[in-house]
Amino acid sequence: MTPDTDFTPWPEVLARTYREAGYWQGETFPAWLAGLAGRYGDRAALRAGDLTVTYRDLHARAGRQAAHFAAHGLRAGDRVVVQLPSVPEFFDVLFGLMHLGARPILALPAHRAGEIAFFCAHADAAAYVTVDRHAGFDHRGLAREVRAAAPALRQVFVLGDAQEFTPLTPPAGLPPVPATPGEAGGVALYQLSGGSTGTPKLIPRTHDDYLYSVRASAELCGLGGDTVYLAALPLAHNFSLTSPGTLGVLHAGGRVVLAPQPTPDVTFPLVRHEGVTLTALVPALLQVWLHVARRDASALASLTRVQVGGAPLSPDVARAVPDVLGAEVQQVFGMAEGLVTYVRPGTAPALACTTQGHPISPHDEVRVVDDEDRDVPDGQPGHLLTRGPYTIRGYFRAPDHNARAFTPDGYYRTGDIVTRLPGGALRVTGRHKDQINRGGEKIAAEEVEHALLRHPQVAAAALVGLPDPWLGERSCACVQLHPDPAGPPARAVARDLAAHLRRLGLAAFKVPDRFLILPDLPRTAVGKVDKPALRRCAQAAPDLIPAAPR
Ligand code: OOB
Repeated sequence: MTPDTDFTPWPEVLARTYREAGYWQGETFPAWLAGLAGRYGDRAALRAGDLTVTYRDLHARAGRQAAHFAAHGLRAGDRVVVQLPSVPEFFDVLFGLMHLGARPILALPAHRAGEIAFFCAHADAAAYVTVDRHAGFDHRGLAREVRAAAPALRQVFVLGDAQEFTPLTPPAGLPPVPATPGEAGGVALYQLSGGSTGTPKLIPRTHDDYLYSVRASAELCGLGGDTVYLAALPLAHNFSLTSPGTLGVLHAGGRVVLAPQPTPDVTFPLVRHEGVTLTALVPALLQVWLHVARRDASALASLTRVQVGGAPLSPDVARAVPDVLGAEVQQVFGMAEGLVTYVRPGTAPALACTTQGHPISPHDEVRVVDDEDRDVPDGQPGHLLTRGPYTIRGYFRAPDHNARAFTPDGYYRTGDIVTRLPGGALRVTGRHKDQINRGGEKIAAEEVEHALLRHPQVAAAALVGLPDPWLGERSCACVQLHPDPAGPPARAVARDLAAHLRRLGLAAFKVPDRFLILPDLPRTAVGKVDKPALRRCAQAAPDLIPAAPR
């Protein structure tokens, strides 16, 4: 029996509503994939370099990958941490695990030993799936550290040169196994929360709710067999996976093109060569695309729409998209916990560039409230609370956090400050949660602060975001040291602190961009660190110390 801290179900009365409305169709991912293979057969589903994977192949490859996993002891119900770059095997593993009834935990390529070991231990993961090397980093070394820290881990599968680990690729000729029957109301996979607390949270998504968001996203974005989608962002992220992302494109019978890197030197030739019609970018990446396309956009002729989300998009940048890229801009605001809003295609530019659109579902319930959870009128900013047919009711094994992150009647406290305009469109105007959004990559301040405090010289630490023209925000660690008149100079301390965070296995994007060493940190009347004051102080400080090169 699953302990109830693993998964918080929707109340039965709402579950029935979602089924009756046709949102939850009782279909599992393996059944969905088999359906796609039947419907679209020999059409190209994936393109990666010279490789074409048809819909029929995609299904067969999942069955073979499942057979390989089963031969190495994986079973239905096992949780498996998956960390792969943008390679076709990502889909073999995702669908292969689900074929077996096992549950992928979707880590990002940027995660390091600290995060991966935590996911493995917290989820009692049976296996970790990774790649030999990626972006100059040896993931087998990471796997060794993880195995030492998570003894329950039974298997490590490595794509490429596996060394002492199990090769990820099934042996030639291995026949597919039939799919393990599963419950559509059960957990299909785990997404990861950007979070604002000391440890990242796991987000259980069911077959019913996740597939609903995929189908509905594909439909409202008007995807079809002629959609050619460039997957430029990490495949595991909810935006590029389901909003409508690669899964939405597969649902519609379109073609997914995998970009090994998101930058124009790689992506522009791919757009030209593959006839890409649609892609999804974070604002920081969009700015790089615009910068390059201002000189030469001739490769982008096939592009009809660019989706932008994950972080605030400046209206001026949004307005430049049609002229410079020759494509419509579509803002997407969403979260791995569920709720996704889209500016509907065809919306007038004045609104399309300044709002983040409407929720997917007529049954998405959105409240905008003040600090006491009282509704505020339309047009005024407030905290965004939401519940609905694809928004979770609780994180995995986090009862204390759940009590704070959800209202008693099941609304998720998003931590975002929004304004609802007359007509229902949402505009994201700020953030209440203690998080830094570094070009779409989310950093929970508390996680970095806890890690800094583990350094023997650190007496107090606070991480704040500073405005940045490219990334939106950069992080600055404000640190108070234990008194030591003979201590090293600030610059050496900063270098040491950055090295300390890397040694703890923190992803590089979480290592502060800047350090500010202060004699003490400003406090509020109740003794908490006064972050607004610190932010002002850091912005005014002439002597922020950059971290060593990443
Ligand atoms: C997406 O998901 P997450 O889980 O990485 O991050 C969610 C948070 C939101 O709560 C909000 O703070 C921020 O990212 N955010 C935006 C935004 N889209 C996300 N802030 C301002 N404007 C936007 N358009 O980031 C995500 C998931 C699915 C679809 C799109 C994005």
